[in-house]
Amino acid sequence: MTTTESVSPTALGSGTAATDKFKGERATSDTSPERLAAIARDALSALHAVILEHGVTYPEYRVFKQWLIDVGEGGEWPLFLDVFIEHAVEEVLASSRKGTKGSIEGPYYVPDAPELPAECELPMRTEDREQTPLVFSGQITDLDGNGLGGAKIELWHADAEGFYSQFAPHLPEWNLRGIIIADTEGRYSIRTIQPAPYRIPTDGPTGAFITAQNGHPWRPAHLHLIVSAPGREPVTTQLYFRGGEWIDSDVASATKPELILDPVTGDDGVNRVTYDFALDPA
Ligand code: MBD
Ligand code: FE
Repeated sequence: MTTTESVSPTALGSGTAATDKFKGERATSDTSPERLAAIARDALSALHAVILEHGVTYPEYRVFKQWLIDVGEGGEWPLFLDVFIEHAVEEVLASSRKGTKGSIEGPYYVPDAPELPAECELPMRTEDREQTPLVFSGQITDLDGNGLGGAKIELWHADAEGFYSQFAPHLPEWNLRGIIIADTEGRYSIRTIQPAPYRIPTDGPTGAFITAQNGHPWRPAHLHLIVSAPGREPVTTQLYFRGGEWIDSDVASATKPELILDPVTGDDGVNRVTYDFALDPA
């Protein structure tokens, strides 16, 4: 079996992969020039206020400049931003929605994963089969509980060592990733394995930032999902596990009480849980 002793993807490796993936999708927004000017002005003012409040010195300013350069060269902007900033943007989006709670996307989503039927198993290695199986079932509905035909779940998660495929070179391309096509009533049943908590790489500038604040680098074990259906708003979210380590101190501030699963372990050693999703109208 492959173990954490024998594989240790680096901050530079996962950061560079995340940056390259993000750049491939060239970001755009229809923000008006007036709104952009106001946001830019206020963002700078907030930073100036911190500098004045703390009496930041020239040596400190230069260390800050060096750190920003290091984050870019290490490819860690996707990691840093999604861990420390994205949750606030998600909060803005969440305030206009009624359905299943969303959470941050994070840096490790990859589009166009293999499509799988409503009852399926995620692609996994033979090593992964030795881990605790998880069967995750449920239904995708509208806000009134009516099942939605044509619904899909894009699911991606870390393996039992905390690594994501395409961001750790030892894993097959689509390991623990898939697009599940729910049945005509929006039902699905997915077999996968329990993911491990995720540790932000500590050997890069984001790790240095965490250490500087005496913080820990951990996210609780989680599943990532984008749930969608024709005519509905898609929801990007994450699901966590009751009692899981770091649930109450996620470094990315992305847990919500409504997003915690409580799987039951069967006599066969399989963890089973159901979770239903309600989608807002588009
Ligand atoms: C992750 O797995 C993740 O979900 C986020 C948000 C940041 C870093 C790693
Ligand atoms: Fe994640």
